[in-house]
Amino acid sequence: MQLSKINKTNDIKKLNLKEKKELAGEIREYLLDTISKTGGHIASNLGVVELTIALESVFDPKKDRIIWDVGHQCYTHKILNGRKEELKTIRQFKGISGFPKVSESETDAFNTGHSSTSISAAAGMAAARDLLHKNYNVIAVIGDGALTGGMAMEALNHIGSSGLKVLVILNDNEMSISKNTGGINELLTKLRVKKKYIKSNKAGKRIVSRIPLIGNMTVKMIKKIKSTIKQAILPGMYFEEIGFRYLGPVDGHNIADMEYLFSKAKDLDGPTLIHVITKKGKGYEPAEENPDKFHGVGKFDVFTGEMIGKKKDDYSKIFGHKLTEMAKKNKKIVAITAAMKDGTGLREFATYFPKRFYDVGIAEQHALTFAAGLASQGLVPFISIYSSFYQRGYDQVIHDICAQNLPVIMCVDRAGIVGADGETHQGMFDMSFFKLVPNVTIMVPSNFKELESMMELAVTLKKPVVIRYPRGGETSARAITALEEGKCEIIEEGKDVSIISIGRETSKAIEISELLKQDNISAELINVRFLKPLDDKTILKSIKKTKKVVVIEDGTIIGGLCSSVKEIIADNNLDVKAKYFAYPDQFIEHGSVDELDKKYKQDMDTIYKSIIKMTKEKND
Ligand SMILES: Cc1ncc(C[n+]2csc(CCOP(=O)(O)OP(=O)(O)O)c2C)c(N)n1
Repeated sequence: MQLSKINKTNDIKKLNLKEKKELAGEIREYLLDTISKTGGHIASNLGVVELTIALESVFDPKKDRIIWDVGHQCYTHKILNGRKEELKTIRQFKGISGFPKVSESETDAFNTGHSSTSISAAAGMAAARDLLHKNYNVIAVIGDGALTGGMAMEALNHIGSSGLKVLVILNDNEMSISKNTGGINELLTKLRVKKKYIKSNKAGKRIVSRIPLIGNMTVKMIKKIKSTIKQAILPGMYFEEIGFRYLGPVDGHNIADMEYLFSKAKDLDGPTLIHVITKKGKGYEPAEENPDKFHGVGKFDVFTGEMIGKKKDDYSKIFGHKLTEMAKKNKKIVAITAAMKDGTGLREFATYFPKRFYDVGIAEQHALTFAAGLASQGLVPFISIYSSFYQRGYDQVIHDICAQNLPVIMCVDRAGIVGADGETHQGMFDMSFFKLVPNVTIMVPSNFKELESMMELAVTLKKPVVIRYPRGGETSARAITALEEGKCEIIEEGKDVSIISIGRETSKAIEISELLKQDNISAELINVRFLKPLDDKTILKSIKKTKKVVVIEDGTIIGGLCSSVKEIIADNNLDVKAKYFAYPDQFIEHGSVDELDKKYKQDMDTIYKSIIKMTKEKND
């Protein structure tokens, strides 16, 4: 067993090539065995086993800085760097993160989770290294999907002209989560089909061995090398033109070839990009055949490749289906995703209306301004982006959509706690940051039916609209009353306490009010529905009546619903008792909704007890 020899950083360097090949097989088995029980990004990780082994055989993850873009493919890196056993806890509450975390290990050079940041971070690290006269390598490992993100292009542009010594390893598996799209992908396809892989022997060796070591390098020589490689391997290269030395493509499952190229690159000055070709899901047939299905998975049966647990309807699916139905009647409806066709539930729409569906790549900023352009010409764009990825497009929301009052319907999927993806993916901030933008109407459904009604209403408003909903299924399937813009819903009238809730938290409020009835406490239940414009009047009237208020929201405590209710109380000089239940002003780690609700005192039991205490205080 080679895996038993891998206990700490750089143990990999003690193995010979044959042992490393054996290790790759053992790591794949270990990944399948472990991740099938925890869930995780299995296909991407199976694809980079040899790449990680080769990379960390040549470079030193303690001294050199290796940045994994998105970071979802870092499991072999974690195994090679002292976290083999901890992998069994990955993405679980209190377990290790599914992404690189500086706080977890000094070998995790930079926290990632959101796409296309690695090259910028690498540029910064390389510039710091040079200014501080230090000596180490900086490497960004980026997928062809992540390369479609604007930041990656901005960083390539900067590094190309700066001359910084940065190594970019392009892990090209032709896949984003779904099939990769766009012009850059077409460029890579042209390079791939040349199939003249660099080899550590024969012709490849001849070509690469012409690259001299840094000490000998003169501008003339570099030019000569560039043109040699260009002519011999890849004519007319985009990367070369913008200032990178391009090497490759190299077979990303051939450890020897990669080690050979990586060690040559180590000795080169300036920006270098190595194009590595890998297979997503490598070595596991179900994942090789359906890499999109195996991109991010829950528990699965390794033998059959079947997912464990029945998939119930979720908000994304309801959204996608409803949009397809609406689009059948309204020819102006179009749908946009930034590389998340499946995650956002838009597959059905894409199948029905391929010409009215746009997957723009991992390009949230572009996607939003693209939607603004569509709306400016009379179409009705629905754009669906995960809450945490909207953070990327905030200026586009403000400057391109809302300031021009364009009727873009911005659907915010994965709002609130998302679970295992953790800190980088929690949808904590969207209510706060959308709320402060003028012109926008923000709706938050408390169940599937309300989501559908909100989608219908959104089209009629002819202005920027946000509809935010959580990951997963509905928690209350109750019938709903008709919607009116800016009006909340009083689910039940009461006299002792006002419970003001939004979105999925409304089902908690309903259950709590049932419990309170047994204690003879009558709660007035307000389902906010519209975070903006907020129905101040109804809320104020209720608070004045009960003199006690509880607010429940599944976002950060700053700037969302709690803040709005605090303002109502302050502006009206109300002398009332109030309790606020929201997530604290900090980054929230991974864990299930229940686990995190409990930890952050947002669970039903805590809220119920606090209402009992509050109402007792009055009686004392
Ligand atoms: C800003 C942002 N948008 C969307 C995502 C969701 N996402 C995670 S991985 C991924 C695909 C990445 O493709 P690639 O870089 O080629 O890596 P692969 O999984 O194919 O190895 C996407 C879209 C993200 N992490 N960050």
